[in-house]
Amino acid sequence: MARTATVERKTSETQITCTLGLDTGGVHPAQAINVSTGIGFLDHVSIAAWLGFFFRPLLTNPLQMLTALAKHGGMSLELKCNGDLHIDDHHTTEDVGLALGEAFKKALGERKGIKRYGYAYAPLDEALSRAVLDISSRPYFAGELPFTREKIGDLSTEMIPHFLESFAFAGGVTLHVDSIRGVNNHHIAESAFKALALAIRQAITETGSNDVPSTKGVLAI
Ligand SMILES: [Mn+2]
Repeated sequence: MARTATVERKTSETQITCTLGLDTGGVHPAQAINVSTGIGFLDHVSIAAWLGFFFRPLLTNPLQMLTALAKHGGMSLELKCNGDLHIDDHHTTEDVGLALGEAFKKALGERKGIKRYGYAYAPLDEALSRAVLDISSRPYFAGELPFTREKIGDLSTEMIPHFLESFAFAGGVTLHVDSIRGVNNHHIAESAFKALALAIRQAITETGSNDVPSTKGVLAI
């Protein structure tokens, strides 16, 4: 059975619909990724928006990182967010992390018959990142991502650990994401998300048993 979940999250700051498929099959016979965080031309038709449209491959924003996360995690993700970007990128990025975490938690269900632990390294040129994940129901995030720039494209670098923390807490997972080395901030960010994607894929892999991978006999809370 394909593991999928849909979450709707609406506040005065953001309106989000998120459908996450952990497996190929069921409603996702092939991997489908369609992410729109309201950044760039997707929100308003303006000069900046058009520039964002034409130069999109050069920008790093939540959209691009989420696409990488889903792609390398072997997941399907349909996510739409209309957020208060006229203020800044904070609520949009944080709330997308929360919605994604909620969808992840819901899609996992009882947390039976999965590997539970996942870890991965991902390089991008000079940058190397490591992600370690425990699908534990013990929400925690720790990480060292020493960015030297305030922004990468439309995204504030301080929002990257905030996004990861939001995902970990809403998803009920313990997550450590560290930059082992790296100079280029775009490379550091992208390798971190790719490492997370690979760690997720490993941790959610089904073992074929119906066992709860915990001596406590329960992982879902
Ligand atoms: Mn916040």
